[in-house]
Amino acid sequence: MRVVVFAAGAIGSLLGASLSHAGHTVLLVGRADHAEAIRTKGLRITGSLVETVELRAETSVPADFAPEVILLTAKTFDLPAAASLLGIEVPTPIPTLLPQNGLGVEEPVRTALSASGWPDPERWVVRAVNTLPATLLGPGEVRAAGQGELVFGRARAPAAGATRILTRLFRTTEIPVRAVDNLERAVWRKALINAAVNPVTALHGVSNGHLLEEPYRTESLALLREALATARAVGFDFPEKEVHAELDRVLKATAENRSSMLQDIDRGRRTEIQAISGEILRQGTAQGLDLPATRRAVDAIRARSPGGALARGQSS
Ligand code: KPL
Repeated sequence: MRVVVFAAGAIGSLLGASLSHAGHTVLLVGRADHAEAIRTKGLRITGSLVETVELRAETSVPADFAPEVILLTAKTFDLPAAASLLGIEVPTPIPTLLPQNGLGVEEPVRTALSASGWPDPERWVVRAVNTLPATLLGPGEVRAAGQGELVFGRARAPAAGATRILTRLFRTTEIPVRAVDNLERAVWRKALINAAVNPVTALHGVSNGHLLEEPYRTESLALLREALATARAVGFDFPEKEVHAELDRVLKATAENRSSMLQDIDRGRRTEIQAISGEILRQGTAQGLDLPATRRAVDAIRARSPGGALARGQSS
C-alpha cells in the first residue's frame, strides 16, 4: 500500500520503516531537517534494531503521491493543526491512524479534518495504542528503545472499514498487533502507565528504569493511584495489582528509554502533559476527586515547558 506518515518524528519514522520493510511504499512527511537528513543519508535506526532504511521524505505530500492510508503521528498538542493541514494536502478521505499517548485524542482531529473538507471523518479516523518506545536522536536518527505492540479496537461502525485496512496493514509487518473489544479501556490502561511514568522521569531527568527504585517509586505510585481512582470514577475499573504489575513490566522493558515527556523537556519543547495528566485531572476533578499529586505534576511540568511557543511542526 502507499502510506504517508504525516508529522513523522520518532514513532512515525519507526512505523514507516517497518512498513517499508514489509514492502509498502512509504512517504515520511516531517520537519525540514529530518526530511533532508533521510533524503541524503537514509533513516538511521539504532538500539534494539540497527540499520539504515532508504525512505522517501518530504515536508509536505507531493501531488504525485496518492496515499491509500495515513499515519498521523503529530504530538497531541499539535494534532488539530496537523490534521487541518493534512485535510488540505490529502483532500480525499482515507484511513488515518492515531497512535498517540493520552486521552481525548480523536475528537479534535475529526473536527479539524471536517473543517478542512473531509466528509464523515468518523469513518476514517482510527485510534490505536502504541507501546513501541522510540527516541528521536537527531534529524534522520531514531533509537528503537525496546519491545512493544500496536493495539487496535475490533472493527466497528462507523470506522469498521478503515480499522480493518489499518489492522491488516500492520499485520504484514514484524510489529506485534493485537485487536481488543474495548479500545477505550486499552487507551486508559496506557494513560495510567504514562501518568505514572512520564512526569516523574521528565521532572527528575531519569530514564524509565529508575522508577523501579526510590525516591522515584513513591512519587510514581502516588500518580498511579490517582489515575486509577479517576479511571474507576469514569467507568474503567482496573485491578490495582494488575496495573502495578503492568507498570513494573513496562519499566523493565523500557528501562533504558527516556520517556517521550523527558525527551520533550530535554529538547526544550512542549510536552503531552495536558493529554495525559491534565486530562486525568480534568476528568477526576469533574467526578469530585481530589488529585494533589497529579495537580502538582501538571503544574511542575507546565512550569518547565515553553508554553505553546513551539506549537507547530512537532511530531512523535
Ligand atoms: O509511552 C511511553 C512514553 O515514553 O511516552 C512509555 C511507555 C513510558 C515508554 O517510555
